[in-house]
Amino acid sequence: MTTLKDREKAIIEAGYNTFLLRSREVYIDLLTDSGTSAMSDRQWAGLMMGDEAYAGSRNFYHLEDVIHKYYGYKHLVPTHQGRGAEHIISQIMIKDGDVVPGNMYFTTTKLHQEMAGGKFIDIIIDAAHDPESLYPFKGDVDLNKLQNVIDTYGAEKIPYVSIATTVNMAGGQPISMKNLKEIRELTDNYGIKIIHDMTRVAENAFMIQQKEEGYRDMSVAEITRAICDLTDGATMSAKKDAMVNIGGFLAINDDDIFDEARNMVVIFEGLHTYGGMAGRDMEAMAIGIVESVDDEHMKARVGQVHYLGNKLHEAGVPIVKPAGTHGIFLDAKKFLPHVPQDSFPAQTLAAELYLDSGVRAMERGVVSAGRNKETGEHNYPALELVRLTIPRRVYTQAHMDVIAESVENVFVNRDNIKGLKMIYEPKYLRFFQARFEKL
Ligand code: P70
Repeated sequence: MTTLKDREKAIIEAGYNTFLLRSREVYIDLLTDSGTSAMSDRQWAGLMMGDEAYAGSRNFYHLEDVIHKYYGYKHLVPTHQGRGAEHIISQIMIKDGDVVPGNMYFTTTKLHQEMAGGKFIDIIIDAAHDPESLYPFKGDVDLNKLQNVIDTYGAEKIPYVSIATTVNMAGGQPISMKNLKEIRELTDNYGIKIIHDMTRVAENAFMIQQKEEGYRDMSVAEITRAICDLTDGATMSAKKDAMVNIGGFLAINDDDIFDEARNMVVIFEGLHTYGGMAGRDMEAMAIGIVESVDDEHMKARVGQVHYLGNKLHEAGVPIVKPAGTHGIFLDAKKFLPHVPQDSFPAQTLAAELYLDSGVRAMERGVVSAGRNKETGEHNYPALELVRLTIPRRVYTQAHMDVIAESVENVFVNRDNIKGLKMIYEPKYLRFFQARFEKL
């Protein structure tokens, strides 16, 4: 625990950017659920079974078997984490002038698509941009928007449709099976592939089980597999669902794309049977994937997130509704209506929450959205959010109570909060390293 005086010093040194705090300065760390979950006894035991042969590690073949069984994809290319896989698939599939439609952007995914010469086009339903909409599947694609992109640019300009399960930037919102089936039908008519960002696929499957008609009797594992079967390949950050500290992969059904990816991975990540991971990391991941699709685990994991969401909702704090799966997202526009978006309300709110209690959250608003590639202006997203991200199997319900109390405390004192000014801005993914000063 820290004192207010400690925290005042720390946040100034961090330039009001929670990414720049040291973890020892943090009491409850809700920056991310990425690589921060607790590994199980079995995963830790798996670390001891690491086969650190340079080539052909037995852990790689175990991982490959698990991915075949639970996700169904034909080929596996291991990478050090999700963005390693995004880099490879973007470079292989996207050409200059292509467009990539997707269910809302994700920061690293979009940047890799742009660096490969593509332009990302958001085709998510309008409800996803509205924090108050109670539609249960705000990760759904608007099929008219997709059809429009196809009609405007032509199918040959669309290397793939980029589908995330769940949609992080929308508040961890799931996509429905019905919608995914419709996307498959439409893309099949034009021979367009679907590449799946499956970072939180098991959480998405759980929401389908709970909320979509006809899936109550299917297990999370069965629904997860059914989702993957509707797509042609996937990028995975195993640091989330699969509960490892580091790791990821690209999975693909097409033999030619696999061939290219396997060739490329040796340039950027490592040999095609480890891709930047140690053997032990692959073992822990293989075990974590099996644990991630356990129904009871998912019930506890998402249940804890919803416990926090209900508390905040009952206290009248503006949050994205309905609650998603990996965290609760505060609506900074409604929380701090007097702070204009170019004074970074979400960045401000994350800093204030840290000052109040040492709880570290993450900005997901105008800072994360970066600048328009052509005009150089800030992108002003409809959603200006602070993410309270819950690591898996780490915190107790009592921690959730402390978090809720602190958010409520900041909410009561919100009128005294002023915005920020950016004083240092990196060129890429600026939210990680940008620095601010109080206005
Ligand atoms: C987070 C993390 C990572 C992520 C993701 C989705 C839906 C791909 C990735 C990349 C870490 C993060 C990343 C960028 C900005 C802030 C935080 N999300 N797709 O906290 O995977 O990190 O393994 O390269 O959520 O949400 P990786």
